[in-house]
Amino acid sequence: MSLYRLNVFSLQRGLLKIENNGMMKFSYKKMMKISFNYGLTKNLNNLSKGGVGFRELYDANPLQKQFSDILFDRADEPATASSWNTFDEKDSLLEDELIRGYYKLANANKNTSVKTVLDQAEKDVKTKDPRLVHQVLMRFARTYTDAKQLRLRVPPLILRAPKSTKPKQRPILSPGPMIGVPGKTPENKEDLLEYWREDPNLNEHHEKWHLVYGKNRVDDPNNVGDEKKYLWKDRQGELFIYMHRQIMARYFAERLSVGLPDVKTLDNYSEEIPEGYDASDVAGFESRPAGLKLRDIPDFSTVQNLADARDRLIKTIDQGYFDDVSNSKSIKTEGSIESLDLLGIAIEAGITETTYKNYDAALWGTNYVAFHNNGHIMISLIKEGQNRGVMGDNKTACRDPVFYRWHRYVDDLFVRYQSKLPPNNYNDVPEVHISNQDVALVFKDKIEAIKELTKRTDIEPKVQEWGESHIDDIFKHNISTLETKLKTRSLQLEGDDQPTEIQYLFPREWYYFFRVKNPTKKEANVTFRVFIVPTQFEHQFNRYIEVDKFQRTIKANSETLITRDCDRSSVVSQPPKKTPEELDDNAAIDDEDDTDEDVDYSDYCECGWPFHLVLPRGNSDGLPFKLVVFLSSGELDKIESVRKCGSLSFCGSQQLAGKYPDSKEMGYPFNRPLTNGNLKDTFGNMKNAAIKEIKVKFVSDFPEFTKA
Ligand SMILES: [Cu+2]
Repeated sequence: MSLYRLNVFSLQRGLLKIENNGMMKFSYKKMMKISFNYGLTKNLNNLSKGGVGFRELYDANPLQKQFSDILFDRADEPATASSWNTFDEKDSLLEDELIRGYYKLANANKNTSVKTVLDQAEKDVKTKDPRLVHQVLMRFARTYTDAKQLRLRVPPLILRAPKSTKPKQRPILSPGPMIGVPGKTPENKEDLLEYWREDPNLNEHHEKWHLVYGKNRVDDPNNVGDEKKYLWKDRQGELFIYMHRQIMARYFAERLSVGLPDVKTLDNYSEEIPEGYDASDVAGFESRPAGLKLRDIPDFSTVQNLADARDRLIKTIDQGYFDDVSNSKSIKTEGSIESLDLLGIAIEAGITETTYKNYDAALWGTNYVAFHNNGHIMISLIKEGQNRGVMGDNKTACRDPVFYRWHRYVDDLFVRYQSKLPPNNYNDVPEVHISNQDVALVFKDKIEAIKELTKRTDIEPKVQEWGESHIDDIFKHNISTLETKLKTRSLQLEGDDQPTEIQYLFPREWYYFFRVKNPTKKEANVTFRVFIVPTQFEHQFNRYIEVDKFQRTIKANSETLITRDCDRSSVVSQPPKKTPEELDDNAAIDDEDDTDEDVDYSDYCECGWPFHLVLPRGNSDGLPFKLVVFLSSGELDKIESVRKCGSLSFCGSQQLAGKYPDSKEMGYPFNRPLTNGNLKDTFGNMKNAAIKEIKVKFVSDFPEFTKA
């Protein structure tokens, strides 16, 4: 640790002591001011923007320590069938009640707001259900202004609940086509995807999304309990569908990569589920034995109720309006973003009277029950006499293969709806041109000009310069094969004798180069929308994987070379985590550009897809994919161009009730079936779209650009 760092920490400790005496509030902004006199601004700025790892903050900041310790307390404790459950409507009311209590407590103790709530939570976690207290405390830290200013960090999932997060400790099967190879095919073929389903960062992404976007309605911390002042998460229902659709699209591609058959939808509730899930290594959760059927759960719900909910959703989609509100224009299912959103809400968590009111419905009918949530609960309690399985918790659900069978059904419902809607009308696309030959990919390690560089602010202009001076070469000799490999990292967890081995997929980093022509006399603001799809699935619009979305300006009457780093991806949690240390810690926010933009650090920043899984694995022959680039009008789309933390596409707005940063439907232009189910028929004749054939190859090794 450098002397500067030590100085920063002693300064911070001093301030905290003052705060604890109740004389002064601890805030980074105040620290910045004070530190100026000590000539420490730059270092402190790094600290405040997150340039320090979680463990260091934990040791240096007593409030961070107290906050973390509450989240550590009882985190791996076994769940019983009746433990607090995020999927349960009744439990969700308990959550609302507790967070209102914390907001009120904080509001009543303005000078020591966070400390007072932490002291209360410290007691609560011992006496109440720890799951409930953890959930509420994490939400409090993200939503309450004083807490946000403290930039308290939720400890990484692997440290918070290590025993229910660490992947199974058994060797992952070797590369190559694995199905049917003697000695290489596991007893349970589904195990082939353990490296993906059990990835701690993937599970944390899912957990964090549900924390940040879990509810469509939240309390305003300043107007607690006032029904008229509820805040509504913009397009939460639509994003629920889209975020899970993207997990599914990636899972479909991953299965294809290892040679597994497609995901079978879970629509027949009287059929046995042949593939089980062994949770003997997952602390706190029960295994789900193979060959069980859904059953009625006493005091909760019945299989018939689930089937009724399913049939009612189908009826709603097919008839074109929500039940009992056929007179209300606002919630007909006619394809407005509002109706997409409402259908997403109905599928995920059900529609209640408050939601109807928000949508200004003229008439409120009967509740839609929480179809998706109830499915999670019923699957997690599938074995009579057993406690909860991993499907009953957002931080573990993605580990079980049945998660994807359930979510395939959820997504198919939305596909059914989107297939009924009028096709996109592309009258509003900008007059800029990109052809199939104008898309190139270059591995970063092949770009000599940036070999010795490590800072993004140094690399980006160099790549642009290099690209412009090699433009003909790039488009003539560019690669069409991307690469992935498996890596292993080792992590010593507290209380374990052996270090935990985590095997994880990693991509060979690359740069995109796009050559875009603007033949008009006006400068054009353009949104680049980049997707990949396994060629085998290219006719299915819901299987396109978003890999990037960003805006650039194209000068009038020009041909412009656009460069883009793969790690800036709109789906990836920014800043990207790459080294083993980063993967098991919170992300450090880039502080290289000196903008004044204030980032409210919170677990919001940890929301987003993990960078290391940005590509599906592919196979050793090179799995064929199509890469599609679609240019839309930046003036109309209104997306953000720079995102310092979180993910543009999955985490929405940092403000509780802020607008989702894209005015197009999520997934656009893959939000509707393709013309004749054919990619070429849909975009082949459009001057603002390009299709490039690529392969994703799984290899044993490649040179890495980012040095650990
Ligand atoms: Cu989910």
